[in-house]
Amino acid sequence: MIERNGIALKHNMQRIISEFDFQGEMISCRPYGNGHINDTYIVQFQVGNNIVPYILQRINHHIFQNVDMLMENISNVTAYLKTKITEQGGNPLRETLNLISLKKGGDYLVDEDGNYWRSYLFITDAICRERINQPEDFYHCGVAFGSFQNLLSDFPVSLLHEIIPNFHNTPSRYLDFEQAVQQDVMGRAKKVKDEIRFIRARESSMSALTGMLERGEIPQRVTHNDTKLNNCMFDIYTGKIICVIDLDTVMPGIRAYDFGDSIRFGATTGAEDEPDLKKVSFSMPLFESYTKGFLKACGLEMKKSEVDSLVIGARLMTLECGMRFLTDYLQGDVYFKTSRKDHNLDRCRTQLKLVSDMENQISGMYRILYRYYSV
Ligand code: ADP
Ligand code: GN1
Ligand code: MG
Repeated sequence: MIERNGIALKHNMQRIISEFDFQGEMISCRPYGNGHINDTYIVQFQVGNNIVPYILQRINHHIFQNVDMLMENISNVTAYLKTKITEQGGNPLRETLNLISLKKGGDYLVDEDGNYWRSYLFITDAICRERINQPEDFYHCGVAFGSFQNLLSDFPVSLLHEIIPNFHNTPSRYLDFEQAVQQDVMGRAKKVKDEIRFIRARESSMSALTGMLERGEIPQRVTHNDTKLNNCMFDIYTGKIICVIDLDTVMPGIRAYDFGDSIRFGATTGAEDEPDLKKVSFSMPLFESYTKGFLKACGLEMKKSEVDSLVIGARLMTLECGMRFLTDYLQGDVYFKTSRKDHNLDRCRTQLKLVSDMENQISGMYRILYRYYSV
């Protein structure tokens, strides 16, 4: 039965589901997960005495404007990962995403309303976490994203399309932000003068990573680019991460993007959208756990400049994300999904609070980094 609440009713789900090569009798379909971008559903099928779940996603084609290229990236990257995982004795059905084909062939559907749909095997006996319960969990997160980069270190970069140009180009994000402030289409700029001032005061640091890349001080690599805690899945039996998911933004990038984006979301005492800033502070113990795992797993053949770029990335990815949330707030909440008034503003404020905490503890962050780099 299709649930009668939520966004499921907006689409002809039965018809969409019938196009995919699922086995068995469909018994339910409901919205699922907490992503900010795509519409995600869990669809369950009765196959004999078993219930088999799948993930079905409506791809946000306003954000991902070339779905064909997006799907080609995912198909190439997951095929490559499957070979690597199999060679290493792992289970490719659980340790990476597996696309479900359409009955007529192909791995995504365009429906009559111009919406794009894809489906994945549901990774069972695993959970997504929105918050870190214990530092050990964040260590595993570091291992997972470090290993992800390591597994893809020989992936032919020329095969990858740049899905969202300038995705982590912080100076370009700053220009978008300034334009949103100037245009102020919602008349909200007056309410966020302090946040605007905070970001403008940091303009000169926006090019720290792009500058290092342009000067050849750090190498380009295949990176995930959206390394939030809830983009990986913890095995419920081992407590380790079994799979890195949300591969929409796998693109050429730098190591610091992945390291930094994980830190901004996970090394904190509060949620990304916590409205009470007293509950939000940068957590050095969590920073240490992630750093230890990431450096252990990503391979240590890094020049000093690349190691240093990780701490720069932690601060800069946090600042960039805060700036993106504020840009969206100023533009009327058109990019990130929101579920309450001022949601993007709350998100922006947590990120800026973390930036300010990190700036007070930068030398401690370097000390921790070098503790694990020198091992
Ligand atoms: P978004 O781009 O909107 O963040 P995601 O691809 O991250 O979308 O999916 C949203 C959520 O759906 C994830 O955080 C996770 O909880 C769940 N999810 C996605 N893919 C799978 C999968 N293959 N198996 C189980 N859960 C999944
Ligand atoms: C989005 O898709 P999701 O929810 O995993 C966003 C990231 C942001 C993040 C902030 C394609 O990630 O860049 O860092 O929200 N993804 C895209 O929580 O813009
Ligand atoms: Mg996601």
